[in-house]
Amino acid sequence: MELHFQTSCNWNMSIMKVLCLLLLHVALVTPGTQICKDPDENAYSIITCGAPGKNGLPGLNGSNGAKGEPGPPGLQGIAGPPGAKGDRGANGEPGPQGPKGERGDSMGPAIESLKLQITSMDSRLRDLQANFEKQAKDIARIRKKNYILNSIAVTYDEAKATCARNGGQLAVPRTPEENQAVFSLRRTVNMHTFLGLNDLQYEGNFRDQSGQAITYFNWYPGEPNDLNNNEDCVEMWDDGRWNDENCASRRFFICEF
Ligand SMILES: [Ca+2]
Ligand SMILES: [Ca+2]
Repeated sequence: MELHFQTSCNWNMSIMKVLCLLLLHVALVTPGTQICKDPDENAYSIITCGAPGKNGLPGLNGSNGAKGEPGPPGLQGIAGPPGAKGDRGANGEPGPQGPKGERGDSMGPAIESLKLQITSMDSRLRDLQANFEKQAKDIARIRKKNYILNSIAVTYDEAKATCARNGGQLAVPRTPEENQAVFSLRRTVNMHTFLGLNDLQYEGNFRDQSGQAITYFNWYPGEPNDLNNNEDCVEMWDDGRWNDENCASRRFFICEF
């Protein structure tokens, strides 16, 4: 708590001024007080000083000051890295119609015709290839066939069994080349030789020993005549041509392996 005491004197003389101050000092100034002179009035004040007061609360913020003048232009900055790619823009309006094109050529039908020809040629090529492969197999089969002449006169059944017993069969020439190969043995002996054909199952329909049809024949003119209705086996004569013969006749025979 702070107390203020003030007294005043009307000072007309210096001595009186000093005395007055002295009296005031003795009479009124006590510990905790001090004498102060009011600069505006010709008087002194006696102030009793109490304990120091506590700091007050912070004052409110003042209002914004006036806007300052613009500063000088700054230094030019360094160019930064390129920015990310922007989104694709919307499609534009369709452009004007272009001029009419030139008339096309007439190659379309020609190309189709060529395609058909190529297809036909491809089919023929496949046929030729298949035919070539078949002939190659025939040639390989001829080269692989081995023929053996048996100079023992036996019946057809005995000849057939002898060939089978040795891992082969009675020879069946299926091409002129094979017939020539068999004939090259036949002509070395003076005896007709049995071949591996017969019409035992169907008269006049000669097949091989397994019943398979045959496409190559080399009959002697007038044969097969099935003489006396009893000729169902086949033999090779001395010129390489064939004759139907009685199966019970005894002949040399040729096996193929
Ligand atoms: Ca017959
Ligand atoms: Ca005959």
